[in-house]
Amino acid sequence: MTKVDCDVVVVGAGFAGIYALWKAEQRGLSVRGFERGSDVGGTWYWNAYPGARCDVASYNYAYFFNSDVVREWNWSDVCSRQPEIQQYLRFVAERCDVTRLITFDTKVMSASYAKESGLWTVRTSGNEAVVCRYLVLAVGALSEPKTPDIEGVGSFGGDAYFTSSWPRDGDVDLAGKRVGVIGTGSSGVQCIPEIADVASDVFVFQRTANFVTPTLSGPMDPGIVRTLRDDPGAVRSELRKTYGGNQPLYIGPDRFLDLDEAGREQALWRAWENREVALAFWDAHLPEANAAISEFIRQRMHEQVTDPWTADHLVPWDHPYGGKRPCMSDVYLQTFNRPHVRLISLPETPIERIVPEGIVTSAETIPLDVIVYATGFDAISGPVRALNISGIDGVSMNDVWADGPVNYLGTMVHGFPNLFLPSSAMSPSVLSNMATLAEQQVDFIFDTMQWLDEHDQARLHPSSDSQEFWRGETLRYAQRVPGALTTDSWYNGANVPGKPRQYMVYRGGFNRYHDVCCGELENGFPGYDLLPGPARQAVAGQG
Ligand code: N01
Repeated sequence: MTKVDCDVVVVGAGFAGIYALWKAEQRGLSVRGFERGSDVGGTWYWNAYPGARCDVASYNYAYFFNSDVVREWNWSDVCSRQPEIQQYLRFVAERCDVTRLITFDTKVMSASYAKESGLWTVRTSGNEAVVCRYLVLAVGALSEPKTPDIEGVGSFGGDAYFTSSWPRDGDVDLAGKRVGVIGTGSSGVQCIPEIADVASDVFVFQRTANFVTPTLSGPMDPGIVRTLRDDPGAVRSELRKTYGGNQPLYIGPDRFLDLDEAGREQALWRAWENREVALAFWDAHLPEANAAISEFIRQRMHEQVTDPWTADHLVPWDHPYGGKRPCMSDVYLQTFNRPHVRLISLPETPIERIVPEGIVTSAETIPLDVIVYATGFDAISGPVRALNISGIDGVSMNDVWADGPVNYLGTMVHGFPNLFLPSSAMSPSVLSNMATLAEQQVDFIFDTMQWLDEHDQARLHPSSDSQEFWRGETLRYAQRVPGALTTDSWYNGANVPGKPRQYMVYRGGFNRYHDVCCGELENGFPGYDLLPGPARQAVAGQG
């Protein structure tokens, strides 16, 4: 009989991983965690670039499973900066005493399922092979950086940095340097103003302009803090009833289309001035409302930039608001009014190649000391695909996902029993509050394990019919969102050359998603198949 090393292996120590480790111990399961970083934090460990911060409210983007944590932690700003978020995650990990369970600086190289034993073997860069009953890949949705698809990347003679793996030793000195930044998604939008504060010249290489609206940044409202601390459990339950897993504290009461023309204009201005434009209208996704909101934002963006050519090029004319992930900043657009900051519009003058002295576009060679790549991620399915996972009969996950990810409820894949994928494809994922989702998914995953134990079952996986149904549901809801299927974005894999184009986020709402998960649990997992095979095996050294 194969020796079992622990009940559960958790890969990744971000929001989902930390909670999964705690949850396993609470449920009396033995658990080990592996993390390739040197500390907890996941995405918030790696993306330590200047200006990195949460652009949704931190008090929402936080755990609620432990009331003491909610009551003890003080956020210094509504939208906290990366060091504070990582500090928070370290605080929670220590408060919940899970750091001792994690092997840091260790990459999981592969995971394989053995049909005979019904167990997973996880192999690590530390040459360990750990055998477990359940495998939780809490690897996040934005943890696999995209390789820049630009000729000559390796030939640059200056320093090159990626926002997605910014050096942590404080060694990056951009003062007085000529810096080129490639990419104007959320990371670019956040780092460009801070780079411009120190660099002598900044060249921003923009392929696609993005929507940029004001942030919620500012001091915490004591009333909100009181609400959160009075009854964290109630907040937690309320979050699960919302569309995005965010507290409705900042969502306005308006349905845009219910208002007359004057009312719409007034509500849009109110939302803009209150920094709530992203959450102001319940029907922002309906085409007529979306078109008007998009146009309003374009005008507000345009008027912040003094040079007309630059203003025209910084405004996203090619996609509707929400078609790509919108960005938030109070300083990004104004940065282009500074004399040493220049926008290079790549649709007109594309990058031809990178050379030792800088970047060559179709119009000129731009000499640079430093290149910053804010070029994004092989998102959502990428982190799972980067692991070498094989399921029943040695079938590889990458083969099963060759035409795009398939799974049921975003958490399990047919043919890969007892393998759980929080924050992966076809869950509300990046279009919900990832912290709320992490708690909900980890709860569902551990309730699934408990159900198996209580029913004297050892393993399950979703049926292929359930997967087909869920793929259809994901597509059905995506079709309702303006621009979701037609805009090139990392939501649908279009940012990575050769990646199959498939919309990877479930947009039916966090609340609906949660209800479907609860339905499976309450009804004995009708969408899954139980697998015969060896009964549950005890962990070596345990009774
Ligand atoms: O990555 P992105 P990101 N030549 O993929 C451009 C989250 N996040 O790291 O749009 C030239 O959005 C690319 O151009 P295009 C958030 O969910 C959250 O900025 O593909 N340009 C784009 O402009 C976010 O959405 C926070 O045409 C190239 C940029 O690089 C997600 O992370 C903060 C190129 C990549 O933008 C990813 O954001 C930061 C090339 N070859 C991030 N390749 C919070 O505040 C790519 N680009 C919570």
